[in-house]
Amino acid sequence: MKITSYEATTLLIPEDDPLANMPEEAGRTRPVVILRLRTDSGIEGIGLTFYGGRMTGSLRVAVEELAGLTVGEDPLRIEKIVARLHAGTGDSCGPGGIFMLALSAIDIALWDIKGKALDQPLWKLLGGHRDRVATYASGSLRRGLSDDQAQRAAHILVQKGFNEMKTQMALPGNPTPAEEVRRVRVVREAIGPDIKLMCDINQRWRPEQAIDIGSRVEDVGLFWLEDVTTADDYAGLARVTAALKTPVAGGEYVWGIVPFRHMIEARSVDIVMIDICRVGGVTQWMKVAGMAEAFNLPVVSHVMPEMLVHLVAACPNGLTVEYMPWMLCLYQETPALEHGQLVLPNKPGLGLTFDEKAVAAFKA
Ligand code: SMN
Ligand code: MG
Repeated sequence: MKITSYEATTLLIPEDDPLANMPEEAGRTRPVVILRLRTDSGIEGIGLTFYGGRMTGSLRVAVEELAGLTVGEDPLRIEKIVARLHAGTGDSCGPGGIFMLALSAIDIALWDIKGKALDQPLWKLLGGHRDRVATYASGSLRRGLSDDQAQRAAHILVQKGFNEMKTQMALPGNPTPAEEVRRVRVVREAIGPDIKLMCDINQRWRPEQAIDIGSRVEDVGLFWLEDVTTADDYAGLARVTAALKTPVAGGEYVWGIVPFRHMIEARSVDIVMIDICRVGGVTQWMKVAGMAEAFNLPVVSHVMPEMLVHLVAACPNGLTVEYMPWMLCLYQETPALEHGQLVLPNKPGLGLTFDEKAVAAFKA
């Protein structure tokens, strides 16, 4: 089998809240690039990447330029193609930024092709550890909501059957520690003691602030505190992780596989979050998961549950899938939610087919 052609398209996806219908700001969108990688056997693989922001036009061109280098290659030889793409930029354009984001879209599409060619769902090709996986509602309980809105949204998520959900601290403005603490307490009050509650800081605290506020919320029983300070301050993160009983999660802002080594060796986090677009696609995501396993650490996914469900389910140390629903609208069908868990699909590859009407409607 050989790769014959490709097509990359920029879309503007609604950054809304289909889970609880409580968006921070109505009408906000996020640019993404979708990729279709075609082969001479008729199999087409799909990929997606984002985080280009105002440089998404450049990201789409980068995807096209790298995809051009895959034409004529055997799509089952993924490591060979990854090496070719690195070489195509003189082995000098990375390890982060637009190169990595573009490479990830291609790597995802290659794994989709491999699954379709072997007639197996991706989660089985990657290890197949479990056929159902825990998941948590994300994107609803955001920092821009009022306490009242957050409580109402939390109720809706519980009614929908979610038994895990994520909120945020580092509230807008210049909140006092007491105001920060109040937010997680009102959410906990709304959902009761048995629902797992995560809380994302998105790198907005200093380490001392994280220790201060983190200590004040120990009794809330958070399942994890996420990105409590600057993502590459491995020593600062380690200080917070050592000081708090609450587990600290991090990694979504880390590029490629090597920095994860330093993060994990420094004991910076208790839970390793791996972003598929920043790490380099499926191939590199699984390598980081293996590295974390060797350090007795669980891994969790970041966004795109419709794809990441395969990866978290595949590995023995996969903990839970972030159910961030932004991209679900792009596909005809996405993995089913049953009793707050995601059911792994049996269709080959990613098991996803673009809803062409949605793709046309979101075209930038
Ligand atoms: C997040 C960051 C950027 C895009 C989507 C989501 C957030 C999360 O940090 O973990 O959900
Ligand atoms: Mg996060």
